[in-house]
Formats: sequence, C-alpha cells, structure tokens
Amino acid sequence: MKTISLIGAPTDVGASVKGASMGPDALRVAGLTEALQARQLQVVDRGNLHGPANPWQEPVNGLRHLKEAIDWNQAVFDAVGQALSDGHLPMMLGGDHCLAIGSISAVAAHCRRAGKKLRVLWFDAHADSNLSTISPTGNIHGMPVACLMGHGPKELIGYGGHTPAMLPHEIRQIGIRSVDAGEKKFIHEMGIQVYDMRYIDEYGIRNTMSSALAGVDANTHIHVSFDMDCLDPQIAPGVGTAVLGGPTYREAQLCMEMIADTGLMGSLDIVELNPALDIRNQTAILAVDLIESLFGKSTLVRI
Ligand code: HAR
Ligand code: MN
Ligand code: MN
Repeated sequence: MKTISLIGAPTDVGASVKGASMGPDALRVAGLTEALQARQLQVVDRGNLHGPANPWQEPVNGLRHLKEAIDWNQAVFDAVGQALSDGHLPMMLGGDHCLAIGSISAVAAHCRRAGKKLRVLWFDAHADSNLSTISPTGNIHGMPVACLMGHGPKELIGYGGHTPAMLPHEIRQIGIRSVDAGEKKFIHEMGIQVYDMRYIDEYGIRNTMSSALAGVDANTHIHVSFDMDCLDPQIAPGVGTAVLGGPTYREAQLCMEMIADTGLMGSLDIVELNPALDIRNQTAILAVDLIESLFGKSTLVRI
C-alpha cells in the first residue's frame, strides 16, 4: 500500500499578501486525510514544520525575507528528503510557492540517487522565474523556478550541495498567464517549455497534457507543483495573487486524471492556498477534490 506523508509548511514569508500560512490547516479541515484514506492510501500526517515568523519587511537587495525563506526551505528540504527515504510519497502543504525550492531540491536529489528521470509539472498562473535584479516585488515566491535552475542567492540554490537542482528540460509549466518582462527573457534564454493559457486555448487541455507528459517512462519520477492560483479565480478565490482566465474545473480535472493515468507521480506540492481570502473554504475543498483525481479517483464510466 502506498503511504503519503503530509508535510505542512505554514508560512507566507515568500509572499507580500498575508494568509498562505494557514493553508495546511485549511486542507486538513477540508478532509484531505480522509479523502486519501478513501482511495486506499495510507496517510502519515507529519504535522506542521516550524520556522521563523514572518517579519513583514521590505525587500533588501531585491529580496524580501531571504533569511526566513532559507530556513523554511531547509526544513522542507529535510522533511521531503526524509519522506522519500522512508519510501513515502511526500505531499508538501504550503505555504507560499517559495517552498518548492526546498521540496523540489529534495526530490531532484532523490532522483539522482535512484537513477531516475525527473519531470516537474508546474501548474501556475505565474512563471515564478524572477531574479532579485528583475523582480518587481522582491517576493521570493516569484523566484523558485529560477532558484532551482541555479539562478538566485547562493543559500537558496545549494540545498543538498548540488547546483542547479533542476535542468530546464526537466520542467513543464502549465496555465501560465502572468509573466514579467524580465521573466520572459529568462524563460527564453533557459529554454523552458511553457504551456501558457494561449497554448491551452488553441490546442486544448488534452493536447497540452499529452505534450507535457511526452517522454515520461517507467523510470520517470513526476513531481507536481500545484499553485492554486493556476485555477480560474471564479472557482479558486482563496489565493493571494489571483489572475483572471485560468483553467476551468473540468480542464483541471482532466490534467489531474491524465497524470494519475501515468502512475508515475512520486511527490506533490499544494501551495498558495490563502484561507483568509477564501469563501467558506471552497478553494481548499477544491484542492482536495483535485488531489483525489491525482490519486486515481475518476468519474469515468466507459470501459
Ligand atoms: N511575478 C510577480 C512577482 O514576481 C508575481 C508572483 C506571484 N507569485 C505567486 N507565485 N503567486 O506563483 O512578484
Ligand atoms: Mn507559484
Ligand atoms: Mn502563482
């Protein structure tokens, strides 16, 4: 039986909107553990990690709360690495998206040790590819993709002593619709494959996912980094940086189902859920619904 390790990372140090720190508990209240158990999965809830409080300061040298982000990511890196060595599937419950630096650094290290190929599926409205020199905000949750590729402050790019943690060909970004000018340049220079909303509009979600999953095989570890603001704010209002025009409920479900069909998902981040901005916990409930599909729940009737 597969065991899922839930790892709460209750912080919003990477953001400038308060509230993502309440994400892990909102997911628990929405019934995450029970939903996974109903899928015949064993669940170990590791509780919440501890880290520094959010000092709510202005950016220094283009980075807000660098020290706090380093500490939180170290805690995430250690916890995700431990879960993987235990043979569990780590599910990191954010928290803001800066925490994917620690999470994916641990997953990438695990893949290197195990001789596995890594495929990161990054669902987001944003490209999260900022550098301190080009970021309009200094918020580190806008920088994890760049950090994972070795472009960022030295403390955020060296978890586990391996830089870069991830190579451009190992990631696919899906649902993107808010990209800063400097990020666009970085994405092109790095050669990152981005399925932006225009691509989804033109080719449809099925072709998008087929393409994002192309080349995965039995030796591939799929990591899903799911920023809740990927979804259209009409269905997912509980996020700090909502952007109009995201995937619908049905489109999101098909993404999850197509990933489940591969049977290759080995780790997961659920981030940027902001219960303070939510309506009756609906965004957390939606997250749990999509997670069920990621683990194989299906409305499929045809055989
Ligand atoms: N691109 C903007 C910035 O860097 C907005 C980033 C918002 N980030 C997230 N993560 N919510 O995806 O500040
Ligand atoms: Mn993000
Ligand atoms: Mn985002």
